Amino acid sequence: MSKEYKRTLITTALPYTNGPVHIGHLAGVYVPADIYARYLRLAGRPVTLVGGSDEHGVPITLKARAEGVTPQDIVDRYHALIKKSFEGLGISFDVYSRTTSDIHSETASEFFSHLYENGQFIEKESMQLYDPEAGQFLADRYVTGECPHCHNPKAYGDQCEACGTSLNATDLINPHSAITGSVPELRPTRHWYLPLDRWEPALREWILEGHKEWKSNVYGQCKSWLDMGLQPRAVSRDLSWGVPVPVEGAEGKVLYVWFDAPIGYISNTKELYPESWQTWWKDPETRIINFIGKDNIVFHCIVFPAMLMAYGDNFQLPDNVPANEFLNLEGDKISTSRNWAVWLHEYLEDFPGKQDVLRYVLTANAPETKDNDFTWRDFQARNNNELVAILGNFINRVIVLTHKYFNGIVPAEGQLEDIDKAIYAEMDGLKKSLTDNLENFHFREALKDAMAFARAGNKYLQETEPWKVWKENPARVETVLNVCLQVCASLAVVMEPFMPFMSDKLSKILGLGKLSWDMIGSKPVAAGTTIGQPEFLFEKIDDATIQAQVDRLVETKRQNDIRNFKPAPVQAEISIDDFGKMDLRVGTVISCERVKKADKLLKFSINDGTETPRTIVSGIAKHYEPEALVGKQVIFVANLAPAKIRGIESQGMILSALNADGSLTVASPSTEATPGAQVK
Ligand code: B3M
Ligand code: ZN
Repeated sequence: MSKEYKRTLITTALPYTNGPVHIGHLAGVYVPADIYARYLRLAGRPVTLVGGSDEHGVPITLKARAEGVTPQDIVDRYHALIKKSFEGLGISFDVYSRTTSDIHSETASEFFSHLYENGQFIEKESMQLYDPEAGQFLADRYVTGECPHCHNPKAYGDQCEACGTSLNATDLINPHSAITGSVPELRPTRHWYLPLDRWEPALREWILEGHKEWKSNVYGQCKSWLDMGLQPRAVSRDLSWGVPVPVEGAEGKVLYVWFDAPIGYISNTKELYPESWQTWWKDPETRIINFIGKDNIVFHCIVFPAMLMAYGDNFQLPDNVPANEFLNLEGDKISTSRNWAVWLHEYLEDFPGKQDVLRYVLTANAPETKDNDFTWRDFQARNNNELVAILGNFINRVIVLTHKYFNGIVPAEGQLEDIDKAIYAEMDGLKKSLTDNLENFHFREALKDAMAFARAGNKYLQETEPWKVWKENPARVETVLNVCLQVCASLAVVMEPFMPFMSDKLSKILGLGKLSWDMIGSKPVAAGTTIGQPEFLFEKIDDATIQAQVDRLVETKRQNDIRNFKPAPVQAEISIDDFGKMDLRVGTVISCERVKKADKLLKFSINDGTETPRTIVSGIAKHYEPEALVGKQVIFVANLAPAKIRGIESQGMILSALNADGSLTVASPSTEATPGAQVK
């Protein structure tokens, strides 16, 4: 930060209300923004944390269409769910509103009109994709097709999620309507364009010269956009859901969702501070920080700033845009449509009282510089080995010992020994590093610093051994526990941004009152006061709980595999004579056993209607327990040339189907058939 600001306005990307929020959203945007806001509040610096739902745009109308309900139904449902679950996780928004509010449509309309009246748009007619069957133009996600850059066949009309390029619908190769599946035609339509090229020199100067301190992923993306050269961008769409274009003759046209959504930051601030909102947007003493995911960089660093510059009137540009990379789940990209996610509202139901654990794990593993992976095993390990074993353990021991030796009354500090002075010095150093990391949005490192207070505390307890000293030198124990209680107080403060729930419990036990950043490394716990009873701040999470979550994901994967199954292409045609050569029969399994040292093979003995049982070796051991097949009927090829498999002569082949989810079904007659009967 180059200068001292009077206040900080923190914005968080407005989630689309076409589904609930998941851990990817949390790790990328909301948890880091909340950490930063909480830190600034503790440091006594004025801050406003703005959030809200993005309720326009094609993701919403597509979802409504898929469910046969109205877009309003969809946004009402998910706005309520998202708002409630953010509260549940302790995301401390000063305002969480929505872009379907009146104040937002007024603000967005006024913004557009102001630009329109000041000649900031170009109006032009162009050919756009139109679905004659649905009777509408196909903007953005209403079309899918092949990405002209990476050739992903499922790119959207506004963006290719595979390579991240932002697209125009007309760029797509082989476009198809997402509504009817039909091939769209081109029809002329008029739209308003923001000439980004006009702002290119100003943007270059502002970002490339003025913000070299931005994260390299953010700066790099901006630079490559600017180096490619900016083009005018359409800011209206032919749709019925959205803020109507406030120009005469623009019936049936709405503001492009990426035009109205960032204005949502302004309208939400207005809703919160009807009188003073302008101070938060137009005073150069305000520092604006946008927390977003990496897919939103261009809109926050190029498009919205160009809109603000075009508006003028002293609107301030963001001072930083600490965009994160993506979080994956168990090695796979998180996806709402594939239901591959850990949903916040479900987590809160499944893990009541454990909000801090999720906040901790998402921060410890935050995708700050590269994509990262969330796994349930890591979640369990971090809870059990770090939160319980290090942090919870230290605090618990200190509180228990204070009750045991001093009836819960804080003992006075006596003469400080070197080891006592050393832990205070260590806390000073940690506070510096922690503060520095928070100021620079290095939240993973900051969390490590915060945990280092607990590690230092454990080490101090281990070395001072009050339980051994007590008999001979109780006065020394007074000092030691006083020091430990002060470390606990520091922990209540340093953990507050990361884990506000445990911090709140701990500060109540210690009777700290209102926390502040100055308390770190100082001695806010007064001798003679009585502390509360110990309570478990964290508890172990067992294997069964984790397995239940893993099982749920396995089931999701299975469902997805079934949904996405594409039958293999049919093989070359054969004649009836060809078919007639194949002798298929029913047989009953007399016995079945595993073939030694061959983990894929089962050896069958089959009653094929003749005197001598037939032996068949089949590679299905991974899918069936041999005992389960005894007595079952199977269908087999009876006239296949015998083959030696692992020294066993196999006299035929058992038929089976390989399913979408990788499981196998052995073909069997649907009712009891006579062994040896031919299948035709
Ligand atoms: N709703 C896109 C997203 O959820 C969009 C963000 C708007 S921020 C103004 O990724
Ligand atoms: Zn692509």
